[in-house]
Amino acid sequence: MKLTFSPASPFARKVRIAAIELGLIDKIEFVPTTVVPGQPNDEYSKIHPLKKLPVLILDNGDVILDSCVIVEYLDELAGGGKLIPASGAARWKVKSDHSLLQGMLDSMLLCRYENMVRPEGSRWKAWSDDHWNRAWRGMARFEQQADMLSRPLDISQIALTCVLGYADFRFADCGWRKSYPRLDTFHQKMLERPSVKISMPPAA
Ligand SMILES: N[C@@H](CCC(=O)N[C@@H](CS)C(=O)NCC(=O)O)C(=O)O
Repeated sequence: MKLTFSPASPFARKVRIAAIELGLIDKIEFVPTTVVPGQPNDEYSKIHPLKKLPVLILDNGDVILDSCVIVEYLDELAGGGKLIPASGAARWKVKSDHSLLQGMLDSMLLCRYENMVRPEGSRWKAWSDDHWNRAWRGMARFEQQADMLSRPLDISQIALTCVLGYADFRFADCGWRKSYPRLDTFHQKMLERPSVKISMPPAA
């Protein structure tokens, strides 16, 4: 299998951590990929019309889109129910948390594009503040969910780690550790895992 990958992408990082934790990392070849908002990439658009990474390309040429779906695929490949509970209330809780975290990452990425990539004169501050606020309130939600921070490893914990790592990477001054001390403790604990440590985003 091949994975389109950038070390700066929190979505690709999530898949990488999941693959390591599931024992599948050796089955995946990482294909360095660059997608830049505002710039066409006709070759890559043939693989993913939305021009987003990561994408998992199976050995038979089939393509699996979206980090959430890729992680579900890998989880099933590893036997199922490993990072995403197979059934019951726990399944829907983890999937719902994962969905919220996915939205937080989407909002953080939009903030990055708006504040750091879009030309200065045409930035819309109220819009990016609104998106930042969504991510920030999401962090507040997880700060209050002590159960999530202590249960066995699942995909929502991996996604939360990627959210916090992305905050450090692109929004270093946002002060999440001071505002959310339990998330800080959680993050430090997650950093003890080699999968989390090795996948830290590069220096910004
Ligand atoms: N829902 C997608 C989001 C992926 C995503 O937004 N990836 C970013 C890189 S971190 C991207 O490809 N951005 C390029 C663009 O939107 O133009 C997933 O979970 O895989």
